[in-house]
Amino acid sequence: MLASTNLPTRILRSVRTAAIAALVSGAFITVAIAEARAGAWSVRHQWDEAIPGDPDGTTFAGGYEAYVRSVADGWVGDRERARDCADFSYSLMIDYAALHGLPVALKNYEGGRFVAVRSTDARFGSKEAYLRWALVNLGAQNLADNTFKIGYDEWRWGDMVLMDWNQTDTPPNYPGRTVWHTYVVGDPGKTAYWGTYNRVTQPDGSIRVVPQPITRITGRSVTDRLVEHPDRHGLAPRRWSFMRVLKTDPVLPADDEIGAGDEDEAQPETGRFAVKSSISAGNVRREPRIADGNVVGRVGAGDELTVIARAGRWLRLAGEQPRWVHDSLLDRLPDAAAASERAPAEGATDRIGGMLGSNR
Ligand SMILES: [Ca+2]
Repeated sequence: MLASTNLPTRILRSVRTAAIAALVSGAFITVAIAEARAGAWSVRHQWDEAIPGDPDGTTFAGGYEAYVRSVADGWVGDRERARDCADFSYSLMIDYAALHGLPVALKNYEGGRFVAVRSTDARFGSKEAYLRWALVNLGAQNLADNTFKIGYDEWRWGDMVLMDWNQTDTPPNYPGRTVWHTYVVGDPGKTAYWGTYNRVTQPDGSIRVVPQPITRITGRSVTDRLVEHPDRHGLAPRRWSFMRVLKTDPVLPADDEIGAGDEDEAQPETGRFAVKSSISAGNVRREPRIADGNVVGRVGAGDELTVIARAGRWLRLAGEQPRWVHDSLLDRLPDAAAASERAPAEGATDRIGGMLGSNR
């Protein structure tokens, strides 16, 4: 074991079993070190890193869409992989992260505060262990804490629409208890996936929650619930918080197609805008055109900006100094009065209810 004494304690703990097995079997200690990993799986890539060899600069975050598209139907009706609604979302994401060696940190409300529970935590010795932790401890309310709001023009396979059914009188309603629900987005606006559970009363009177196989819904069922129902959390689809960067470069037309705006011809245009979630880094420029040396700042996915004028395709940001951003990077936000999203869900507000299935 001398060869491994320089390893960090955390890795040593998880390598111990493999090392002992290697020693017993007479194999070299290097075998054990190669199998060492801190936590549920070894981290080989990052979410915002381009998938090696991908010509479009698709990141591992961006690749999640194709993954969900390829596996979702395989879950439908599979009794061996029954999941309730939020658990389907956790299962898909954790499978994908483990497959590609991506780190996961899930925010959870523990002991009176939010903590990040990481896949790299040494207490998780396998993917199954981390998945089990997530399925037991987290529900749909926790998805609200671990996702961000996106627009319907950008939703994609693997995104979610969360329902908080008691927000409005529109059915369904569950008097006296908070009930959340999760839909996993399939083909946007056309298909979606969800799981549920049955509450089975046991002979001793206790209630056992039994997850059911995943179901696919289509057509009006999708639009009625995922697009129009007033009980949607935030009235918008949501995406995992660590999947902000879908491509490594901003999606922009070629420089010579962007064209220049004329400051002197700028027209007043006011509103709030948000940088598209697909944009990792967009330039803010001193003039409404691409020119060397006129970059004065950067914006990234989700940044909210106040606009005061437009010159061609360029929008001027509020402030004394001229700062311009190309409009292809931005989505207009609804008026403030209409956009008052509720405060983020407190994951632990209904912990006991969660155990009974209301935080699903
Ligand atoms: Ca309702």
